[in-house]
Amino acid sequence: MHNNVDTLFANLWDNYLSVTPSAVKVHELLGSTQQDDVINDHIALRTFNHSKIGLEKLAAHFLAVGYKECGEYHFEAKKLYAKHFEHSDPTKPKVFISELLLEQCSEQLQSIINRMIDQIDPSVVENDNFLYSGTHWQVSHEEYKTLLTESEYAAWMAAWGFRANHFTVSINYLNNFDTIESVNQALKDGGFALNTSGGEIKGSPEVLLEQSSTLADEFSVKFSDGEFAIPSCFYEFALRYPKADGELYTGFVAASADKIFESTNAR
Ligand code: OOG
Ligand code: NI
Repeated sequence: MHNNVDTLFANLWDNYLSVTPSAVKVHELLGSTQQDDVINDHIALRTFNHSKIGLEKLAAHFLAVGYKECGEYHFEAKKLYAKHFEHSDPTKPKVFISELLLEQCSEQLQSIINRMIDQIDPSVVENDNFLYSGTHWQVSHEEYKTLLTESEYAAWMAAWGFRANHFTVSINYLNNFDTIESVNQALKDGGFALNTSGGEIKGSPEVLLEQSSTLADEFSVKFSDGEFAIPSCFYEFALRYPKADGELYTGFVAASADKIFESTNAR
């Protein structure tokens, strides 16, 4: 049986929670005072622009459950390219998928990553569980550290593989919070460290989207040369503003996204 959209997100969520224990506490802080469930604005996944596992291979799983491609984004300094996808039901999370442009990276990075990708059985990419299947390769902590010096993104992918790297609370659907400032304050009062790259709040009402995020949890990974705790996944918060036609803006803001990527950097 194929995943439907709700099963797909339930599986992505369970897999995310398994390495992001703080997400439960975020729900308690923000959602416990309301009757309805917390609505997620979007999730994000990462990959490499290799033909076996590129952005389009991940996107196919969402297109199959009713998503449409809606926008593209370039991140020159980080050597990333991204697209976002939307479902006709606005309460279904939007999806942001990015890929690292390998040909722009060093020979050393490419050789580590290509050796990992060679270990993937091509048939698994089409399996229903691929988007939350984690790593399909052996990688050492030494290689992880080498990758870190060039690309935090590449290092994170090498350690964590295919999974949602964050879920995003839609502040628009929260009953007890109207501003991103009040959400951030509740998080800080609850002991969370926020990503301050580019300021605690990324974006503005003028660009129709305000975002903030926690710093990723630290979680243990079994590398081929031992077990080490490294940044796993984080939670984001988004408040969307209406366009001239009165409908909420549904896109992303590249300058803000550029900073959100850094939520998985080492503290
Ligand atoms: C995605 C970063 C961008 C947003 O909401 O702008 C993003 C990532 O960290 O993989 O999520
Ligand atoms: Ni995001």
